[in-house]
This record gives sequence, structure tokens and C-alpha cells, in this order.
Amino acid sequence: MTNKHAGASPSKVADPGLAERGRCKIDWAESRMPVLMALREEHARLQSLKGMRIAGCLHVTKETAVLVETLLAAGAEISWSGCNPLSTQDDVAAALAAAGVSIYAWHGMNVEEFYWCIDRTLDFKPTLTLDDGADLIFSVHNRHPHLIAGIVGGTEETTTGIHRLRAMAADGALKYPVVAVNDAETKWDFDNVYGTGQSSLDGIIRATSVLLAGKNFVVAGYGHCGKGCAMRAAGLGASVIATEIKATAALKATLDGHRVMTMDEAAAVGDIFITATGMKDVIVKRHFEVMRDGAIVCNTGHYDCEINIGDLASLSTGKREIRDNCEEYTLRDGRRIYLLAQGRLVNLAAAEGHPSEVMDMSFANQFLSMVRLAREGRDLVADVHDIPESQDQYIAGIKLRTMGMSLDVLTDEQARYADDYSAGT
Ligand code: 9W4
Repeated sequence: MTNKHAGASPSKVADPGLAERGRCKIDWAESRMPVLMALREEHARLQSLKGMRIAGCLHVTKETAVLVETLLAAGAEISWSGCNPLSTQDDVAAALAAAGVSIYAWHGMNVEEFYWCIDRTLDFKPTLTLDDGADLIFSVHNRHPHLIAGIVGGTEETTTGIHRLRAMAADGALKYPVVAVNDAETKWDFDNVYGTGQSSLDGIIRATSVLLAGKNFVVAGYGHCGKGCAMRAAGLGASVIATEIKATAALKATLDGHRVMTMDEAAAVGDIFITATGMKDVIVKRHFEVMRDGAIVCNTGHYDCEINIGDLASLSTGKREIRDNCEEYTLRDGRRIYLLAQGRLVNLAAAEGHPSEVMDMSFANQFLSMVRLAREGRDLVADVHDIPESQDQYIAGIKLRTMGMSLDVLTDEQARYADDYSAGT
């Protein structure tokens, strides 16, 4: 598995023979990621990351590979590991290794191997860290503090990671500046609504091939993810029912054209249930007890405890895997309930996560944050920093241009009118 031949960087992947298939996937993602490709062209010319050594710990997917190769094109040296043992695509890892990238990632690695891989990426003494889950930043601070002096800054992709880093900064324990990529509007808004919306429906359809039209589709939680799922299910002809604990969110669901009920009411009429709340025990025993024969239940929230699978099992006389990612539970009275992807995130386990077009903007934020840190990281204090609004507008502007759309621009007179406070309104 270890690859160390002349001209190549050290790496460890599952099977170097998968490189050609991985390269096809990367080429496909490139063709759907016009913002990163535009940034690649510009920053290859500028060599904005020349002299930077970037250690990255991020899901090894085809979209991540496009980010890695954009960082390389901008002049950076790279060393990479995966941030979740189950998300690494071995063919993509093999393609990156074949292209000379120093990468340590294989699907299904154990915890010890996970940290071994992170430590290899730190061997080359990075000047920047790029994280999803903050494992690199924590590893540097807790196990390799001697590296801190050479690190200009880092980025963090996730809400959970950023939350922990803010706590660290409040205690004075964070020793270099970190940019909170998740908080960019071009990241969380598009990931959650359009990314989760499409990929969750994709996961349900791949796992069941069920017709959505005419079905009662119950969305638990009308936050951004729930809204995205509701919108796409409605688009396929389903009748959407939202359940909520928050009045304003429930009102939005109603005005978006959906029915609102409690889960106790929805349980008896739903055909397909998806949880997107971030809370445990959203669907429990008393709900399974009244569900229709054939009901389909799945989760797209971050934690896999939204559906109480223990309750479902306790009501069942048996279960079998009837299709990939689809388990049939038979209840004592003969009703059948179908659980998708074992209650894990259906969009990741049964489909491919966010489409490349959505990751394009998330990773453009990662890339531009690396460029910002290379330029001004030494002037930033050791704290968690937001992405400037101008970066969001810049990324959204490129995306629109690549889609062939243009924006109106205020005339000077209109700009003066907007700022004028002399004549009242
Ligand atoms: N993927 C993931 C995690 C767990 C998991 C057992 C078989 C997140 C963001 C991006 O977490 C990610 N468990 C699986 S599959 C699986 C996949 N199992 C459990 O039963 C299946 C993950 C970001 N992203 C996209 O969304 C698209 N491209 C990206 O880079 C990727 C992966």
C-alpha cells in the first residue's frame, strides 16, 4: 500500500490500481466546478500559494481532489489525509497519489491508522492547515505544539469544528488564526438547502426507486435542510407535511405551501418520513405503532439517533435487507416499515452527498481562505475569523457568470439616492 518510488511523494492508499477510474471521477467533477477552475487559472498565474506547505484533513472525494489540484496549481505543496474513514473514495485517493500528491487515506481505516495518517501529513511541517472537524488543529495543539510557530493559519469547514475552536479561543488556547469557512453564505446556505435537498431525495430514490408523486412526504424539522428536502419532494409531486417545534419555522412551511402537523398526527398518514432536526428520538415507538404498511423512514440530520431504531426493532418480529440501503422490518401485526441506510445520513450513505456544483462554492471558500491566510495570516490574531461578505459576493458573482447570467449595477445617481438622508423617505 505504501508508495515511495522515484519522483513520487510518499503516500499510502488502498489500491494504486484504481487511479484511472479515480481520474475519470475527478475530470467529471472538474467539468461541474467552474468557480474553482476559474480560480485555478487565475492563481496559477499569480502563484498565490508559492512557498506555502498545506496539510489538509478533508473527505477524500472527487470534489476535494479538484480543490487539492487547485491548491497545487497555485504553487502550494500539499500533504493530505481523509477526515472520516468511511468517506474516502479509494479510487480518488489512488488518482491523487498517481499524480504525485502526498496522500494518506483509505476507506475503512481504524482510529489508530486515522491519527497515523494525520501525523504523516504533519511530518512536512505545514505553514497552513485545512480542516473538516478540526482534527488537524487539535493534533497540532495537543500532540505537536512545536509546529505552531511555523503555522500562519488554518481553515475549518464544519459548524461543530468551529464551535469547539471558538471555545478554545475563548480560553486563550487557540494559538493561530482560523477562518470559519462554514459561516460563508455561499457555503452553508447552498450546502444545506440545495445540496441536502437534492442528495437526500437522490438517496431515497436510489434506495427504494419509489414514485414520489402522490405520496405524503413527512419532513421533520423545517430548517435549511428540511426546507430543501420539502422543496424537492414537492417538485416531484409529493404532498409535503412538515413537523416543527418552532412557530416561525412552522409558519414558513405553511406559507411555502406545505401542511404542518405534529409527528403524532403525521405518523398515521405519512408514506415517506425524513428527519432533519439535529435532535434525538424524533420518530419513536408510538409513531411506528400507527404507521401505514410500507412506510419508508430515513434521516438526513447530522446524528443517527433521530430515528429510534431500538424501538423499531422491539416492535418487529424480524428484518431483512430487501435492497441496498433498505431494511424491511416486519411488525407483529404484519405491517412492514422500511428503514433506509440504517438511520444514517441517507444523502451520504445511499447517494453521493452534495453535487459537485454545490461543493464548487464551499471549496472556493476554502481556497480563497488559504490565499487570504497566505497573504495576511501573520497579521491576524489567534482567533476564529469570519469570511468577509465581499468573498461571498465574489464567489457568487463568478458562479453566476459561469452560468451565463449577469447582474445589474447601480448608477451613481441610484447609489446617491440610497445614501441620501436629506429629504426623508
Ligand atoms: N461521508 C460519509 C460519512 C459516513 C458514512 C455504514 C454503509 C461528508 C461531507 C462530504 O461524511 C461524509 N457512512 C457510511 S457511508 C458514509 C459517508 N456508511 C455507514 O453503512 C455506509 C461526507 C463533502 N462532500 C460532498 O457532500 C460531496 N463531495 C464532498 O466532498 C463528503 C462526505
